Amino acid sequence: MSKLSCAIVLLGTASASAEELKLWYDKPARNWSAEALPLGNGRLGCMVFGGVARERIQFNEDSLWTGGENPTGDYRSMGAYQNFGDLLIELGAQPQAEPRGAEGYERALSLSEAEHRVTFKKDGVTHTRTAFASHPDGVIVLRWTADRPGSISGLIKLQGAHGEATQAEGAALGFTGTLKNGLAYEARARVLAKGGAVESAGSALQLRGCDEAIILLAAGTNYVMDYAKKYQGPPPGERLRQQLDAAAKRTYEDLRSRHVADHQKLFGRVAVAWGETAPAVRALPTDRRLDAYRAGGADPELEALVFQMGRYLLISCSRRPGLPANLQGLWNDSNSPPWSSDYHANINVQMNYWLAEPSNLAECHLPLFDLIQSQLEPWRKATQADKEFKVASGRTRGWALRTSHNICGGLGWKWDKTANAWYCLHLWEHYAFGGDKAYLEKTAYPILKEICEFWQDHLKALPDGRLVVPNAWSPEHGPDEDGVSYSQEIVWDLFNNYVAAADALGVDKAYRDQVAAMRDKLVTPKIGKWGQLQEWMVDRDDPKDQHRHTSHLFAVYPGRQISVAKTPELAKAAAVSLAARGEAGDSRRSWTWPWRCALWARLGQADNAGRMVRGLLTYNMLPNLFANHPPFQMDGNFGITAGICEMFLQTQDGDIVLLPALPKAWPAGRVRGLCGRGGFDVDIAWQDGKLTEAAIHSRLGQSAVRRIRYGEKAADLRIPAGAAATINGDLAAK
Ligand code: FUC
Repeated sequence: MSKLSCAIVLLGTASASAEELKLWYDKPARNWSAEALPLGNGRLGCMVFGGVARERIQFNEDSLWTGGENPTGDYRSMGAYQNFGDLLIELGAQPQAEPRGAEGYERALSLSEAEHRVTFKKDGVTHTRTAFASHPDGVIVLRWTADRPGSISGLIKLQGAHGEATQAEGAALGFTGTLKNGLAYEARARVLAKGGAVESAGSALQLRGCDEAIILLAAGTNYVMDYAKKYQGPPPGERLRQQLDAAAKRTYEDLRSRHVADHQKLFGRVAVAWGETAPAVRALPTDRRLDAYRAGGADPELEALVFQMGRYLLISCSRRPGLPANLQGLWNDSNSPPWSSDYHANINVQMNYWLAEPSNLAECHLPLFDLIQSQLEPWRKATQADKEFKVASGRTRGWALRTSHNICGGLGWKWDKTANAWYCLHLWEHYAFGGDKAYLEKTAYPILKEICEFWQDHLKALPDGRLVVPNAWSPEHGPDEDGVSYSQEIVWDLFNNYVAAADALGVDKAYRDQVAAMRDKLVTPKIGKWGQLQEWMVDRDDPKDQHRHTSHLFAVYPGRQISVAKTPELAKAAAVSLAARGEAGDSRRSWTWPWRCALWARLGQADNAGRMVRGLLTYNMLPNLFANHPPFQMDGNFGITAGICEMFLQTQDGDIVLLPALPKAWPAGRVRGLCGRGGFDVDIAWQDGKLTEAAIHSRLGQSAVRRIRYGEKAADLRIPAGAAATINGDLAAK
């Protein structure tokens, strides 16, 4: 085995170890959004504070939403994602200032095992408290142990966030409620103690002198992803009871090993490393490491941790069956959260999913498609009802989106007309990466076609025959008018992907040709008077304007209409526009850095891309590594992982481009398991800023020839079915 394959193999074990991939702190969290640590099973999640005298586990379930169909489209009546409640464990009558009296305190979140762990020594007894949110068993599991029997005592409370009355019964706690929209919900906790006693104490439970306590927490609603049922099904109580009964029959070790195996199946697919952090810095708690980084220090392992944090968070909040990641993933401690913690369709929800395919988490993309499918009918209804979308034939086909939406068919705020086509890009990319034709045929293709029909009905012909999207907005910038570049580029992308989808399936030849003809008539982005890529048809871009949105650069990323290789002049203009927009725009935001990172990566400007990674960590990252809009907003976490993927691997043009944007700050490293379109997993290693080896695995069970590019070099490589083709830095097969 060569030195490098050895390095790639080693990366699989070394970098994925719990040792390295953890966040840790030497005191409990006080602040929910900045310090507490997130767990989630895709649907049910919590934020853990790690208190010694008072532990707070604030929890959420992703379907607890107010609001409904919202026919007016008024943002104020769209509803909001809700807090579910708190599980509190209090030791002693007066919780002390934390962590007074505890020695060797540490709380940690292992990204590799998806487990929270608190350890400390108090009065000569070592306490260990673990927590995880299990996808296979559907519940949150907490275990408190101590190295001296009888050391665990405390009052356990379960508090709803809407003033519910909690009932204690035996060793269980529970509350139920119904929101104004009829959504029924319930939370139940069950305590399994060894030694000592568990007694009810009013609406709480008292643990007395136990050797060990396990608490199982289940919560849910009667939400169903089905418009015909008005999005509500049977009350959740029976389901929760069954989950708790089944989990209570398993040993803790069994619950834990099922959870870790499930998590690692996804998380363990990718390993990354691009440098070693100095041991003295590595030894610091994560918050102080971030401070050192902000002060200008180097910490490549912290950057890699942030990369993996994006993947960890997506696994934790976007699994089937369940809802997709909202503005806060699924973690929310408020009943009126910022922007309702909704689905914002003019950049944010899309950015949440940019990492799903390239960072090898394709399954986590599926909840987005499930939500889209479940909303089609009310979205069609809302679109048909709006005079904006009336058509001469009288029958409006398809649907459009406003800037925001909820989970019950409700849209809110201004129409973001081409968001429908942007959602189609996600549906297409899942096929482009994974190659699943049955999915393409049944799920993606009908929606792509419907949105092509929508745009066929709504595009406006200019006197010269060219087509424009009428009266639309470049988010959230400038006037509403015809032919803004953002809209033109997204519709181009839709038509282009539709043509590819029809070709892949070999269907609808006549319509495919019609769509291809419409694509070729669309007004395309122009180069304006200062060499910029115009944001509007009118050449009015102001070189001093540093608006945070980079909507007119959609064609560079996430689109593929503009590229350095195929449209170099337009790519140059895009770089001029991007540079003028400033490092983070008019305001540094969670999501501005990642979009700029991915754009610079696509434009081949590696050091600029690297600076965006540094910028996010420096200005918009909280001590718990949550991206900060401010306030906390998770798009930045997901987006930066996606942006970094673009720095290492690009496949949007059909070729496999290795290390297209490797910054000088990352001279040596290796990545394993990144995904490319066409069903490839790619491992890459480099030294002294130069490719040394890459391995390309075909997942689709058929051998393929692909053009590999690295810098100025290019070679055609045969990739055997089910095996890897390995090449050296000169792209020669090994
Ligand atoms: C978009 C952005 C804001 C914010 C909001 C949730 O409207 O312009 O910065 O991220 O979404």
